[in-house]
Amino acid sequence: MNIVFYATLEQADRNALQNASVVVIDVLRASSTIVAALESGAERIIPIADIETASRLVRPAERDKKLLAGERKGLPVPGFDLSNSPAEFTPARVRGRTIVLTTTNGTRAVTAASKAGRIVVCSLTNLHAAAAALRGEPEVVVLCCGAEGSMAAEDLFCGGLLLQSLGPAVAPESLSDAARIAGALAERFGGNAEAFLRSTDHGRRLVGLGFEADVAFCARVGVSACVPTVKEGVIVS
Ligand code: 3SL
Repeated sequence: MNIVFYATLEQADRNALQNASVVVIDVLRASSTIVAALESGAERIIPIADIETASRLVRPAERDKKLLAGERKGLPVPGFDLSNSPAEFTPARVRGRTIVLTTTNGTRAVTAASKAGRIVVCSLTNLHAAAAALRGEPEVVVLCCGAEGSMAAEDLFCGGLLLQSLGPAVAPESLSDAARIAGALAERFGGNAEAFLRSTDHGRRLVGLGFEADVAFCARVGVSACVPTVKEGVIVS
């Protein structure tokens, strides 16, 4: 398996995403939220890049079966039903419902990869299930979302753990510097994902905003068998 590894969404060559098998990683927190929502029985998630479009997609009369969710600067969006805290997406809130989700980086990455042949959403929580779903692919594009153009260490870390989980199937000669740095992070810090997430820029920012529990939630490796994929612009399990 050849690996094309992007450390940020901005680095990604849009042509390379076309028809490829793309894994989207935004550990804090969009990927983890998507996995949690589908695991809790949400019917589908519509990823939207901006708040205005998301708000237009949910008419007041539909609010019992369609929920608006997301964040800006990590904080809940006024008037939305849910934020981007994965633990909010409980079965009681989301089962059988459609979620219209807009986040700063994660949903932008999913929409940017819309011409891919296959899109898998990966977080630490569904790491092994995502790896299992990718086995047998001749080439995988790992798209770490990063944060508004900067690298996010937690996304690289998760990408490195994903490569570890894919094991000997990965062609070592296909690994770029970014992929090898990701592998080194996984090797060095894989034994304590929560401590690592808490030490990252974004982890510290979330803790500062009062979302310490979210960081712990997102650090649970391999607890979910859910593999979110994107079909015609909609994320389903
Ligand atoms: O950028 C994103 O997609 C979010 O996951 C960022 S945050 O964790 O909600 O701040």
